[in-house]
Amino acid sequence: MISNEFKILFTGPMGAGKTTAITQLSDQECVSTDVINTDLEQCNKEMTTAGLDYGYISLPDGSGVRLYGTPGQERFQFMWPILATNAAGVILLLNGEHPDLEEHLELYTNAFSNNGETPLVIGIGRISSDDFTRIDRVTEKLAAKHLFVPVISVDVRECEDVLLLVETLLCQIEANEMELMQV
Ligand SMILES: Nc1nc2c(ncn2[C@@H]2O[C@H](COP(=O)(O)OP(=O)(O)O)[C@@H](O)[C@H]2O)c(=O)[nH]1
Ligand SMILES: [Mg+2]
Repeated sequence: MISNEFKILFTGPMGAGKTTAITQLSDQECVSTDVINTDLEQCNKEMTTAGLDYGYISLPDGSGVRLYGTPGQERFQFMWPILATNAAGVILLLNGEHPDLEEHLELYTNAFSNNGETPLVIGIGRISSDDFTRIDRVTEKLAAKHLFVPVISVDVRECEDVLLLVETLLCQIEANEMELMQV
């Protein structure tokens, strides 16, 4: 079984929906460090997360999940390995409409997948649920890197979609732990 309290990390480029997803899930007041966005070229939105997002879900069995979100702006990349430390798994959110979708995929999987060892789930937003071309392209790119991870079309403004990402990740984490026990 998964230990009493563990940590899930949300990552992905600016505007992918990390703050929205963590706010949806959290049952305590979220800590968000959103400030006025000065990097409008990267993403045209008013606010961006300067530090990190933090939320917490308490589970009925008394355990809890700590939710962290990486800061969006690239100059904060130095925080990535610090935030990834001790994470049970990572949810990578991508903006399916963004012209740099594949570059984002490459950058974030290189930084967070730990060559397939870290449980990972990818949520792609802003695509219609019957548009499989982008999902297929992402899955092919991942397979070429020997990464076989679930890729799900999501709208993080919908709580159910965020829960699906978390549940899928929990399955990945448990499968990983069982694999480790068999070695
Ligand atoms: N239309 C649409 N908007 C989305 C979707 N996902 C996120 N958003 C919006 O995108 C904006 C940026 O999200 P935010 O959580 O701040 O992204 P972050 O930079 O990753 O923390 C928010 O206003 C969300 O409501 C989606 O699938 N469709
Ligand atoms: Mg944010």
